[in-house]
Amino acid sequence: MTREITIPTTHPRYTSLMTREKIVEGYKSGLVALEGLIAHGRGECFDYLIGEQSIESAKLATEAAAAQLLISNFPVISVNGNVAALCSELLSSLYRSVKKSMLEINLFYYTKERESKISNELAKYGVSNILGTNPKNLVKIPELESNRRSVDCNGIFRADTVFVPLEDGDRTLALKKMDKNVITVDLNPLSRTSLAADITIVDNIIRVIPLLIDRIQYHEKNSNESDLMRIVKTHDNKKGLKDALFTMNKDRVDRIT
Ligand code: PTJ
Repeated sequence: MTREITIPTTHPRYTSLMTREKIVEGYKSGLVALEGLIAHGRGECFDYLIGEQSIESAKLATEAAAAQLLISNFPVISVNGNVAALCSELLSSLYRSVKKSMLEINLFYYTKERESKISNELAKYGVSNILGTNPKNLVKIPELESNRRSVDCNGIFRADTVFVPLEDGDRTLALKKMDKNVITVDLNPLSRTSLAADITIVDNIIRVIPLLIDRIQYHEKNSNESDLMRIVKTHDNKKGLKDALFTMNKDRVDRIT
């Protein structure tokens, strides 16, 4: 049965509802795992609490992420089903903005079919050299049980910085044990990933990537290596998480008058 959905552009939560449709479409076309719909719903809940906009602490974290990506020797951007469905085109622009970067498909609920679909989706936007899809190049992250333990020996395994949006906690901890710089995007400031990463952007991935590209382009023109190092060194992840939680609580309480 097909249904027609009309969401008026004047609806106060238009963007959120359209994004929900994008995830549903992504599920129908085989990019997103069924569990990805639940993960998205959890994200929506936190997004509601931050007012569906980029809060100050997220902007600061995005600034630090831009600096970290620019000073890295080999940054790898990890792509899962939700991220591919929501922002493949934006990811291809991010990949092009960070000169030495690579994209790697890394799935929690792995199927070969979904991996191929995600790869084709990225290819639509001109990304042809995608890591993580050649079984011969896969190696295991030590001490990790989930499917995500398989990573590309030419990608995440040898990266100095890994950008892992919407990630699960076990792998973030494992990546930290491997001494990687970990950047994540997670709307839940209390997730194990948020707590373990070096830089956590508590914001919706659909808003983060355009802002991140903007900050990368800005710093490329206006900042030198020591400026970028200073931004990364002075970034306080735990403070950012506390600020995000504070915003979620205080701003919402103030709304009920
Ligand atoms: O495609 P796969 O198989 O790799 O699976 C991807 C999901 C996302 C299903 C998988 O990684 C998963 O189960 O993730 P978790 O453990 O549910 O964590 C996802 C986190 O991302 C949660 O803390 C959500 O609040 C958050 N989140 C969900 N949607 C967004 C988000 N954060 C930022 N932007 C979003 N749009």
